[in-house]
Amino acid sequence: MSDKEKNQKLSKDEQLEYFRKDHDGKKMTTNHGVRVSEDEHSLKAGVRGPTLMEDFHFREKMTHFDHERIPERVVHARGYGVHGHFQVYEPLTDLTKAKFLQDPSVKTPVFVRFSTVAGQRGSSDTVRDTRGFATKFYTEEGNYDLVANNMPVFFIQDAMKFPDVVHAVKPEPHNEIPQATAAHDTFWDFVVNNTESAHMIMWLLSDRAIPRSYRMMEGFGVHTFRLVNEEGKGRFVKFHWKPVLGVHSLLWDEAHMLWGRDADYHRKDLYEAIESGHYPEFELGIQVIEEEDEFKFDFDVLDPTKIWPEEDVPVRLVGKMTLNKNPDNFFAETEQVAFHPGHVVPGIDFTNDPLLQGRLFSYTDTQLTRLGGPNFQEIPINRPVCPFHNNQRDGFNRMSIDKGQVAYHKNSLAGNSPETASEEEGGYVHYEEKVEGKKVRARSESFKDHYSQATLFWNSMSTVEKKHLVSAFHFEIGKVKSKEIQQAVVDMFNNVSGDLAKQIAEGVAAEPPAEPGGTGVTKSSPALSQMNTTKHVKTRKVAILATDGFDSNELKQVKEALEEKEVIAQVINDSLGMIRSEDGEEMEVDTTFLTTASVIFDAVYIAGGKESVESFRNKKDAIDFVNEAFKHCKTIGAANDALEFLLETDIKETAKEEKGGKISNVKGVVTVNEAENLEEFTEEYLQALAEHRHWSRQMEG
Ligand code: HDE
Repeated sequence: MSDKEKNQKLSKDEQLEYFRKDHDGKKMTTNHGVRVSEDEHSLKAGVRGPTLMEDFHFREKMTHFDHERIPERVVHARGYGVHGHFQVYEPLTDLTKAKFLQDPSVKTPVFVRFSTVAGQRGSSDTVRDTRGFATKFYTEEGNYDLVANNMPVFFIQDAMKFPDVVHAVKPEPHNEIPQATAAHDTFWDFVVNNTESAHMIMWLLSDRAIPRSYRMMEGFGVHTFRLVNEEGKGRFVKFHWKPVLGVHSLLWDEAHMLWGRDADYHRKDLYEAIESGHYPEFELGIQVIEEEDEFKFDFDVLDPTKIWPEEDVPVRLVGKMTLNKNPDNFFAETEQVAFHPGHVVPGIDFTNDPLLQGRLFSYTDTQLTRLGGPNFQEIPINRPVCPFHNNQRDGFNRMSIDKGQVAYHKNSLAGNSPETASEEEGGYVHYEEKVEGKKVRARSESFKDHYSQATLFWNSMSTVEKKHLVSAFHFEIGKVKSKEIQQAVVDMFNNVSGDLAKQIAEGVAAEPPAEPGGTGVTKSSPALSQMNTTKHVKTRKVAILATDGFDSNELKQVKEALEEKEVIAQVINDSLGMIRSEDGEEMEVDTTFLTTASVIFDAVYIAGGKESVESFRNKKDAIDFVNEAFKHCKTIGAANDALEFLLETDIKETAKEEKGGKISNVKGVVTVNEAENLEEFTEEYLQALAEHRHWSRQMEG
């Protein structure tokens, strides 16, 4: 079979095409196909008379509307899904028999849904929270779901406690306040009484919880799974997604402002990136531990509150996922997609992680209520691309018309079909792990260390990341009303680090720990710090402040240089329409001070041109815009007469005025004076932009 044929066989897109409905240019009908002659007035006895029951069009339209909502997900309610494909780099035959991990020419279709956890479906994208990163691979052997998060550990070690942690973080039940945040009493009461959460709390209060974009965060399968090869040999595995654009975050103040300025910030970012052909890419990574090494580590490989430090167990990059299509309909695809960590294919198996085992029950169970019965696998987005046959029948919303007299196994009337498949024929055979033990409600001693890896995380943070973590504690604990809980948080995190606990106490007027604590762990893991991530300018957003009288020669040079590197540059002014340059050239305004905000962008550039600069010098909106960008540590650029404008802003202390075309870059404020050619200047500006944020501004307050 050619590569094209292989991929056609797997095409999810073709399958979905069968279900897509285009209403353009069509006549309106009822759901039963009768053409509708009028759609604005209900049928009445006289224009001012009573409405008639016989109006079947009104009844149908209203009844459908009355039932348009389904229950939102109990967690991860707010999300956004997109289509794409995955390709393995080289056959992983030595590790697994999973077919989609064998042939580099095969593009396996995927649907990925990113989400927040705690907030309702209509909550804001940029809240402090874990992000879900769930991928459905439509493989030729059935669907494989990698239902991951953007943090590699979890709050609890046993699924029994999941309803508790979720009840604690959700809005408090008596008044349904607060929305989409852990910053309240019940959550922190849970934390101090369930100290296994310590490591996850470090992640939750780190910058990882406020990603710049879904395209710029890692994904982690969290649990230890098992890869099994043709010979039946099993190995422990952890799955990772590594974003090609690197791992980047917002600042807390920025994230907070975005809740109001643009609640759809992340979904819009993803949607727009795909629409404009900047397809997000993630590499799949695996960490593998041989079964014979199971007990060689200072953590239990089955404990979901532990990472395998990448320096000890390297991540091997084995393939790439490209996300290249937005859904046609949010509800049909994003809302109705049903993920399940128990959807595995031959070659991928489970371990005894007690958190994973509980998840294996929960995901189908929750769909029964959410999607209204046991036939949700027939919804187009959930269907496998390979055929599926069994003796299950009936139930709400059954779509298939299962032919024949027989719906049981074993049978002779239908020649015993559908028949089971042997292992050689691709039948799923569970890994033959030997298990024995007494029935107990207990947890292994090897799960008891709650603090060492929290210390490892703290040790691995850069100075600025530590600063962010401490202020996140101050914010979260500052919102807690109970003094006892505030104190208990300080005492609990003294077990992680005496230094951390002391700093937490300072911000909330709690007693610092009597004795400095800690775990004695001195090791750090550079892979945990976002300071060591890859840096790119691609798809970064730059706001260009320009108005009538701008210098067109200069602005064109800058715009072209940015766009050549796939930076998205938008011109901002007071109102939409055209602006005219000094020499009469016109340029279109993309957005206005009213409809956008500094927090939507990664950087600002102030256009030169005497008249343009002069109008912005007197404009509070423009000054605030730049001051906000400066506060949020963003790259700011100005050339020649635009430097005059900087004197009106908070940057005047930072911007250094060099003469004779010499470029200055002080903490990401990039300027040049008396320069004709801006080539070197734009290069410096792009380099500063790639830095993401200029943290040195924060370190000096
Ligand atoms: Fe989930 N989780 N979870 N979870 N989870 C759900 O399933 C659950 C856990 C994750 O975009 C629910 O369809 C239990 C870890 C993602 O549709 C529910 C436990 C990880 C999504 C559920 C966990 C996740 C969910 C709610 C502890 C990272 C969104 C709606 C034992 C590895 C998927 C739904 C999407 C959703 C249960 C813990 C990731 C209730 C019981 C750990 C990304 O079934």
